[in-house]
Amino acid sequence: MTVSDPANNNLSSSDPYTAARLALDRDGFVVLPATLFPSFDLTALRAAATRMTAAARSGTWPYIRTLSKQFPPWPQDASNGIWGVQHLLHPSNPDHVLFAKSYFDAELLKYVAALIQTDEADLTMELYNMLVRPDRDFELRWHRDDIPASASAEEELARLRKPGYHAQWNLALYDDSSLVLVPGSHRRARTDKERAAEPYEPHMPGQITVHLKAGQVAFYNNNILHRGVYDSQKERMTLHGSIGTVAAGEQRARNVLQHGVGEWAKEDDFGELAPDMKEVAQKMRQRLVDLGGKSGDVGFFSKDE
Ligand SMILES: O=C(O)CCC(=O)C(=O)O
Repeated sequence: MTVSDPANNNLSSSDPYTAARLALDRDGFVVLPATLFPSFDLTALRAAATRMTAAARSGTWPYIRTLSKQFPPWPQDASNGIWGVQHLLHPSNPDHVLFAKSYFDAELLKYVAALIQTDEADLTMELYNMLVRPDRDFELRWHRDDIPASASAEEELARLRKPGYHAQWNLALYDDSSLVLVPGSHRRARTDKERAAEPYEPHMPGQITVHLKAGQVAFYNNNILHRGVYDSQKERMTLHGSIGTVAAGEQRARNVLQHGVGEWAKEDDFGELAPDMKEVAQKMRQRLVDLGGKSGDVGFFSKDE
């Protein structure tokens, strides 16, 4: 079977897992069709996402991404508006089991393991957040998630050549065209034009917008040159997840633990999941707890931005 999709189709091989990995390695992103994930219950997920977003906007749910800050830590004050809801798997979220079913979905985990070329037994729980319509139009500057803009070309290349040790994805609950990226830029240092570009340059050479239909999943390399461009008039509820592997070191630990997940992960026993999924979830959660134990205080990528 060849996996195909009208938007951003970049899949070529006949084995869907290999096709996805090749596309991700080559282009830095890959869009997977909703038909691959029949167990995602979009209606139930939308209802839960709507409840969470309402709680976040009203200040009841304290884990939020606030305007106009791009990177963690975010203040727990929703009065200037939000663009994200954090910690969908937190045990105090009444809908955390429903979100957990999509995060630990067996087919999704197979893709993750194939994309990062690791054994499923080594997968590590990381982040599950949601990106939402901001309360006013808002944009993120061009960035790589874990390489500062101040890095030299040599520093960029040295980091980009190291394995990422995780997979990151956007699962759109509504059609979503917010993610803009430069295909292939995860394999090279920035060009002179990219370096000199304005932080919010609207027309970066070679940029594309990733168009997701509801139910589609875009995996992308988080060190690809990318940004978010958000329309406050268009509903957005996009589940934003990442899963890692035990091979990851302190660098990845900072990227994950700076979001505060280490503080509550131990409390979540995923007791309400079906037995097979519960076992997988508990083991993945334990690997995250172990990573936190080894890493100590990891600090933030870019505390003041
Ligand atoms: O909104 C998006 O899909 C991209 C978010 C992003 O770039 C980030 O969180 O660093």
